[in-house]
Amino acid sequence: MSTEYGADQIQILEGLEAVRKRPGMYIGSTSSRGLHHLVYEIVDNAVDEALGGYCDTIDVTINPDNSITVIDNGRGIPVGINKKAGIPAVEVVFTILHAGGKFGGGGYKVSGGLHGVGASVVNALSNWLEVEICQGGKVYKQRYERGHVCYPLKEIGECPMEKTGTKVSFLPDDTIFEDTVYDYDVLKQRLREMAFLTKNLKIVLRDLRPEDGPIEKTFHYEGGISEFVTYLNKSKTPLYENVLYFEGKKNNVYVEVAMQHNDSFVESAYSFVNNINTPEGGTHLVGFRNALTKTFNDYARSFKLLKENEANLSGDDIREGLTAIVSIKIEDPQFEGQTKQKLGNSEARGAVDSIVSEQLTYFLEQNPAVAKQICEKSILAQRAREAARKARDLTRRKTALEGMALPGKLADCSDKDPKNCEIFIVEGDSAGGSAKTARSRATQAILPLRGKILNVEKARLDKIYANAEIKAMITAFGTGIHDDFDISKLRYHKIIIMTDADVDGAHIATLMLTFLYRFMPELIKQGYVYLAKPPLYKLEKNKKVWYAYSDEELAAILDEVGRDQNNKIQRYKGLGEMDADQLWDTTMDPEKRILLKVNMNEEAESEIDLTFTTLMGDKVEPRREFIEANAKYATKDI
Ligand code: TTJ
Repeated sequence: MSTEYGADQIQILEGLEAVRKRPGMYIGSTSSRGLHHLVYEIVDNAVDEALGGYCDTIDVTINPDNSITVIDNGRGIPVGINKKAGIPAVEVVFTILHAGGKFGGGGYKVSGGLHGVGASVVNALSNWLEVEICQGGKVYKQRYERGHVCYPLKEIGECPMEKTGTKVSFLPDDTIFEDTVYDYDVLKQRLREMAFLTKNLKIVLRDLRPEDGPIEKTFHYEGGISEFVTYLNKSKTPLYENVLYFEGKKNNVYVEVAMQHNDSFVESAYSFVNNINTPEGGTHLVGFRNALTKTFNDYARSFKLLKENEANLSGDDIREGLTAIVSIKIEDPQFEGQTKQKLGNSEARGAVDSIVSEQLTYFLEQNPAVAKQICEKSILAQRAREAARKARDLTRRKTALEGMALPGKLADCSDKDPKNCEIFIVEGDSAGGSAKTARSRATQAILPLRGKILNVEKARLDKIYANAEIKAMITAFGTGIHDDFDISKLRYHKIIIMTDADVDGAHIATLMLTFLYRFMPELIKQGYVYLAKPPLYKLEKNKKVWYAYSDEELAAILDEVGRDQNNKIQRYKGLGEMDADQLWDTTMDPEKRILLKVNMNEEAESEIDLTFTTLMGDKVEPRREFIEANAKYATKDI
């Protein structure tokens, strides 16, 4: 190490040691989530360069050893000496905490969100990190190990004068991260989102790990967030052809909005600040909603679609079946709320409101047919909502009077401590009967449901609240719903969906999950929802019995016991074919059963949403594929 590095370096290392001591403070966690966050931190820097208009391609590679390489064709991180620090700017970027945003001058930094801590944090948390820069006809390189400089920035070769860019490779530190294996799908989802949010930016993701050859995927959307909306509406039926797109800059806030209604009844609005998802919304989303409500009511009034004596359309009415992306870029984003995911800047509200109001008014005047379609759908929604309110008031009053009458079909458990209790939602009365006989009465409750449950993606609220199966579940769970939802009143800490192990059963399970996801998402988020896994086969031989939960398992058992005529193999077509003892042994006994816990990937909520709507929406083909891949959203819990 040269002497020039001495004094400065000591102070610098103190900064990075702090990161290694408390990694969670800088990247949220050291779980798989934090591991993936490292990639986003590095990619964000390249995206900043793209937002400035200096870079159009970013290449991300998962190497065979789970190290990551990110390459851009931007200007290259400056290699000149930084006056204040007395070392090359690139070294400042990688070794001084919070140095990330100090360069570039002007423009927005995408890395302004929850963590957005920059390249030095990634460096501190990596076994090694190497940076190579092409600039001015030369190639420069520096290597670090756990944040320590290995040698001063050096010239390692030449490149064509016009070729510029930055390449960063790093291997996450296995003494810090619980898990150091990258998930291709997780990176894929986030990088796709990044590409949608940055018009014209090409992002290539490559995975060099698979033994049967590399996988590669390119994300490049000329239409930006308009294409994002088309993508989200892919499996639904749009109400009209246009994707509405509004764009502008006000109060130093750059605003982009894309939206299109479909014929469903749910709203899917996703908001972003500096390319970071804000699942809890904030001022930008409030501005968007205000503008929609005001503009559509003004339009409906002035074109007499709403009569004088009729009430205004509510925001919910107008947003029924709306898919929208609100994406803003702002210089100094302030995040509020418990999880710091809610935008607080008040100038964002005004900016989005005025840009959307102005451009939407213009659009509606230019496209009266579309305007009329949206207004008519909203008016229908308004009527349905009124009917639903009446139905809900009725159930509310009823439960108050009767003291939370539990549904008649429910065979409740005797233990009253929710922690010990589980409820099996069982498809069909006959399986329900076996389950009631089989169960352990103290802690297991059974709620049989008849036939297919209502698809809540395709029904209006009034119909949903009137549905007997849905009412039974709501009262059995005890939590209430919507504004009344209170998770502390949950009566069972395991809600177990038990359906046949066939395609119909999977479909019913998905309908159930859709209902829970749309109406009580907290139950899924907090890990209370499970899928039971009944066996597919029973093998009897010489008075002994085996159960197999997959074809592979059956084959393995047969390998062991031998394939001969003494084998009696039964393929279970449904839960109803099992007697109570068998059902207990294979599927309900907490000691032996397999339960799959249902998870929700919060990082990519738009993806989960797509999964559910693909499944429940009108177009049918993707459904089978989803059912087959369903297990992906569930993890084994034994
Ligand atoms: C800063 O201002 C002068 C011209 O270059 C600007 C800059 O830093 N550009 C830049 C940084 N391009 N790409 C990066 C970058 C790329 C990766 C993959 C990782 C990091 C930390 C920075």
